[in-house]
Amino acid sequence: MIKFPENFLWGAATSAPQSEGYSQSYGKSPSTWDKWFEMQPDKFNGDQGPDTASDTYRLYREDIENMQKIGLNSFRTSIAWTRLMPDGEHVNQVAVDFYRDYFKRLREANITPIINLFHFDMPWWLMEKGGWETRESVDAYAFYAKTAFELFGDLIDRWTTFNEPIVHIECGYLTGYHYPDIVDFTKAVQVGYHTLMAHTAAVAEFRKVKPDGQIGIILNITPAYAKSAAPEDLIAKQNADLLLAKSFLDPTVLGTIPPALIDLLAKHDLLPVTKKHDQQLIADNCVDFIGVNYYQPLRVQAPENPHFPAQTTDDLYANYIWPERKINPYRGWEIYPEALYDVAMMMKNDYRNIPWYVSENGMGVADEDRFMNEDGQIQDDYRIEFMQEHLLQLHRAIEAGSSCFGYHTWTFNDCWSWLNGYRNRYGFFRVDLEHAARRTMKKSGLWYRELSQNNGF
Ligand code: BGP
Repeated sequence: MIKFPENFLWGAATSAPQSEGYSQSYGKSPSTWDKWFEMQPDKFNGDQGPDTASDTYRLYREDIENMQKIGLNSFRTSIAWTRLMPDGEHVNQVAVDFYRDYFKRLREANITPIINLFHFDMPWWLMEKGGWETRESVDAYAFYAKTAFELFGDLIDRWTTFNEPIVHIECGYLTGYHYPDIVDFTKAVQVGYHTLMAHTAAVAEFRKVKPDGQIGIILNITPAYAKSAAPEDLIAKQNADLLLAKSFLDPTVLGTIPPALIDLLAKHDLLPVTKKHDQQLIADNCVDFIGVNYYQPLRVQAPENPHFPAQTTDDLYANYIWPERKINPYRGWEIYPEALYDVAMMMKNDYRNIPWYVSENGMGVADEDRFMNEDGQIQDDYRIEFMQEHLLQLHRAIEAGSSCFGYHTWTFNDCWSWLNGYRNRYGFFRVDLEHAARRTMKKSGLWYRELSQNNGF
């Protein structure tokens, strides 16, 4: 029997824009997702926009009962900035009532809420002013964060500032999966820097408003695995690690931007515009914990014909397909649980053994209804196997001294996912979009309850 530490968090994660629905009702203003969907609906799988999210705004009471049925003792979601502060200045009381009731009920059900402030959902009013490209966005975000801490600080002890900042930077400014869908490395770096400063400013506000609480950030991390030990491949690995992992891990956990990252950016004429006291602010505002989202490893090799200076990350490292990989046939992503062990040991050895938790891990499946039995239950044994394999590696790392305090799967209910709509299902509960978002537990839900009850398997 594999046993996890006492008080281990067994949870699931989602986000406001992917679960709430009612994306322009009850006083909520549009985010970039709402506007992008209005402008280019055909970019979105199945014409499914943010309004088709799984209806938590209406069904959260039932959802909390369902969380109890599968043994969750913690749960992560986010606050939608555009719901709480539709114009960035004034608070929407309807949203305050909704979130307070939601968080209170979670606590009453003995489910610890971990609340995140930004999950790719940039307010449209701020995007029109340049979004994260402008330094003003840092102040706007800090004001929002402070307001949220004041409004909900009595109910929420653990907060996170951002989910996967690298994703909104890369997808928005280099690869075209998020608005504004442009390719501009200089802007991408500036957007990244402002995101980091917004995070830092929010941590500074948090220390004033809630000195007894804990604050962290959620990062998608794997160490990069190089194709070979050839020097060019190792440089590619180093570049990928600097840009994708250390760019946020080092400043948020250690209080410094890695000198090697600064050198790399300088060499390619990509250094962002900064302010005089930024470095001190970063040093003074380290996090209490880290959330790690892990799905698949990052395998890299040297790019074939790189531009100099680099125009995108493709000029600094190229993706590599490992021939021996095991893949999830229903989503196409590589399955490599060992990377979770490597991340865990990296947290221990390189990041002062900071407390951390797995904030997302899960298996996406397209057309999942093909696995439904005659009783209408999805038989998702592949998902159980996926989680078990990852938990074995996590357990091994905990035994070796890594300070992991919990495991959250992605996700609780099947949910809407950006340009992919509902293509990839990840939930413990199937959501039936044809029947008022009715929820039905999958086989993995029962398994998770046992796991949580036994604190192991
Ligand atoms: C993570 C995001 C989630 C979710 C998940 C699954 O990176 O934090 O918001 O979308 O990925 O991704 P997908 O739905 O594309 O399979």
